[in-house]
Amino acid sequence: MKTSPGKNVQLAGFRLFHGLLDRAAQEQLVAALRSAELVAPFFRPTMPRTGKPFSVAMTNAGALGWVSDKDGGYRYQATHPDSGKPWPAIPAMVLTIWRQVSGYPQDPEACLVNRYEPGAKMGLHQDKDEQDFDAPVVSISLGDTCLFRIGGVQRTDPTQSLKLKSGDVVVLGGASRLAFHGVDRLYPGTSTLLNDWLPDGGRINLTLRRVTRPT
Ligand code: MD3
Ligand code: FE
Repeated sequence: MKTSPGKNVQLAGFRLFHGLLDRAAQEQLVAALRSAELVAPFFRPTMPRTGKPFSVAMTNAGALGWVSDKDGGYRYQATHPDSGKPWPAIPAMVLTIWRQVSGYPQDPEACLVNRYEPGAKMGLHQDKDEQDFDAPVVSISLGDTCLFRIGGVQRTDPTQSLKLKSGDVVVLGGASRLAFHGVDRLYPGTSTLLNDWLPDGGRINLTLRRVTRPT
């Protein structure tokens, strides 16, 4: 079964906070990310083994950042793959959002920033590169609306599609933490938020995660 966009996802631990960030908060977050980009420029990860580039460009904030390349594969590391510099701090307002919605006592270690330009997408995958699956994943969407897809813990489980809009926040906890998910497409021209930053349009997604096992 593949339901139409907008149908409510009924997966244990999945919560969508539609429009949690108002326009002013979204603009404040964009300003913080543009400062972070000066320290940690977007890079284009490549697939393990094949070296095929992702269509999504990425950067990170926090103690640990997610990176991928042909030889090293998917991993977290404390430094930018090109400059070798530490990642910038996670913006204060991002930590505030995590504390509001995650229900988790510790702050995130990783804030992956995904940049989708027109035509970019992300295939169906699980987030399994972390040592700790007890903590939820929190996602913040900015800019153009996308069509997001989420299934179950097996790749062949039925999927549901929903639109994620600028200012939406999703919490993936419990069983949904290991659900297959991906981004099928963007809807160009659906937001003006990123007009000065991405002149061709696009979407920015922040994914907040715990990485290490609690001690
Ligand atoms: C569902 N990013 O970076 S965020 C990723 O919109 C990633 O950029 C997508 O998937 C994006 O790994 C989706 C929403 C999200 C994040 C993590 C999840 C959904 C998830 C983990 C489990 C299930
Ligand atoms: Fe993911």
